[in-house]
Amino acid sequence: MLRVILHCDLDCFFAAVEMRDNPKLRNKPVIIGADPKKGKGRGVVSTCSYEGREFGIHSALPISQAYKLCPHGIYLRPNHKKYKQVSTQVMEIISNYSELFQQVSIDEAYLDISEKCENFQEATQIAESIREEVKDKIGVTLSIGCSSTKSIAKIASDHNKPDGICVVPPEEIKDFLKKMHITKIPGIGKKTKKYFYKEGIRIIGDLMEFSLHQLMKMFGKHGKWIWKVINGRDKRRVKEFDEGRKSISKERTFYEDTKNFDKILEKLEEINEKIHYMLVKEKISYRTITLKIRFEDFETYTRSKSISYPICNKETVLETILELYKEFSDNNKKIRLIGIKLSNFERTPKIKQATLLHYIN
Ligand code: TTP
Ligand code: MG
Repeated sequence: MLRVILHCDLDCFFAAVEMRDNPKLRNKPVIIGADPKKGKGRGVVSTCSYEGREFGIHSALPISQAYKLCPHGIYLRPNHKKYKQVSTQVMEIISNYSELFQQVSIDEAYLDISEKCENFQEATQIAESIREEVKDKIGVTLSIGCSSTKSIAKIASDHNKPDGICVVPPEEIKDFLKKMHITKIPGIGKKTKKYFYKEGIRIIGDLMEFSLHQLMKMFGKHGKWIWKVINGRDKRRVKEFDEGRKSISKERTFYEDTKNFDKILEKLEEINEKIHYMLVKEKISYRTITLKIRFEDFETYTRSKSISYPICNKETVLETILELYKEFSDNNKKIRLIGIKLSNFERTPKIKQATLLHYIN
């Protein structure tokens, strides 16, 4: 069956909202983030307009450095409440195009439109309609990637930014990817690329030389993921959080086994953050928190704690996980993998329109 997935991502989102609401800011380097205090400020850039990016400014850059690169820029503090409202409006429009909708951050969402179109030409028209509707009704632009898998759709949405659409039918995936830098693959970042460089791999085309078996031998689980992405075999579904789901878990393997507590804590915080994004959105609480830990010799343990009432609180999860971790802290072996699982779900019932009307009547 033809699979058609869109990935929609708003362009320089926070900055775009500010430019929409104040025409004087348009076409200027607008930087959203901490107060630069004439170059002495602390904190980082949240985002900046595309004009600002020409000066080398980007998300997460220290605000003091941004100020050095562009002292005449317009620096604004973020207005999260407003961005949240705009995001909700945009997501409502996007989600009207298919029931298979999954928001993954404040400004991005996947949409499975397989049932809504016969081919990629029709898919392009749907993407075009979404782009126009968001621009006309909300006044901000977005970019859309369209392909047969989530990962290629995501790479594609970044390809013709801003205000662009990029369609990659399955037979064109290899050509589309082959000259791109390996960090375009979700999961390969600044920190991990050095492991690939060591093997002489810089562009995705270099990775295409290897079989699944070879990639797994070189990079383990990551190798398998990479093979799936570059061969258009990433089968992850849109709307992973369906009603029947009983638990959520995430785990990470360290590139090098470690005993360094800061590194372990950093991973746990990262996993915890990711898990909670969806749980908070879907209004799901849990009662059981589980730590998973695997040592360098592959010996694996899980330790759980259940609470008598459902919660959804990432601070409590981190505290509990660290408490469970204490049992292993004196272990001399290095850690290979660490993970968190939350289970025993309880969903806050959504008030159905029909029930509400019934009540009013
Ligand atoms: P992104 O979609 O990563 O960035 P963007 O929308 O600003 O730019 P692009 O056109 O490249 O998509 O993130 C969405 C918003 O999230 C962004 O406008 C501000 C916020 N954000 C931060 O506050 N800090 C960060 O480090 C990042 C990456 C984003
Ligand atoms: Mg964006």
